[in-house]
Amino acid sequence: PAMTIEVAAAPYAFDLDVAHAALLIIDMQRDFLEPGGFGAALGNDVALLRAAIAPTAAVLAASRAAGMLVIHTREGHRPDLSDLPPAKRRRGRFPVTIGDEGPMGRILVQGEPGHDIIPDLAPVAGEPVIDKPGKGAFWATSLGAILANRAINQLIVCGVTTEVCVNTTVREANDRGFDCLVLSDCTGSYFPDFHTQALRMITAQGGIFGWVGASADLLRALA
Ligand code: TIU
Repeated sequence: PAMTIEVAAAPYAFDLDVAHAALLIIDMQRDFLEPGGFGAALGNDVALLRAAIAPTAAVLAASRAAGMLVIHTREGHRPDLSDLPPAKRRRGRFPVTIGDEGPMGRILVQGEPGHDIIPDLAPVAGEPVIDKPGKGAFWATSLGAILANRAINQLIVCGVTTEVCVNTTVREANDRGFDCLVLSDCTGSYFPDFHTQALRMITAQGGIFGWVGASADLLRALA
């Protein structure tokens, strides 16, 4: 039987099996969290996401100390934009969009400064970084294969934004058989009400998509 640690969560406690769990940090990129990137180009106040940085850094440190697999994702596209659906580029009709030049380089383009993960949460050697062209981390990536190869069946999920890439990834993970614990204070949205409702959507109906907990409860369990 697996050795599990109980983590306080909603709608009920999450039984964490560290050996078969991964910390998944979604899209904590300069393009979403710093001025001048994609988030700002969409008209958003990036300050709203930055509250998630400190709690995520604490969870990252504790997960590394516990020997848990850590995986990072980045949303972005090839420099020639060949993996960017024209529909995704057109959507929103903003003056500046994916692939255009911004203050941190071309927006959401691989290899550009804005595409990189913020320094506070920089990956270290041995931590897979998944580059994803979509909102979900499983679509068109090797995430599923990496998790299968490590016999991972639980995901602790952090990142941005709660209702877009976090929610999409949690839904994808559910259909692939993963148990997901989303950390409320390690996620964030440009729309505070979306954040609240996106988390409610996960735990409603007995945990239809999984669990929501707080970083303090995970840290307590891992201590
Ligand atoms: N990572 C992610 O959520 N991508 C987005 O485009 N999110 C928005 O909220 N726009």
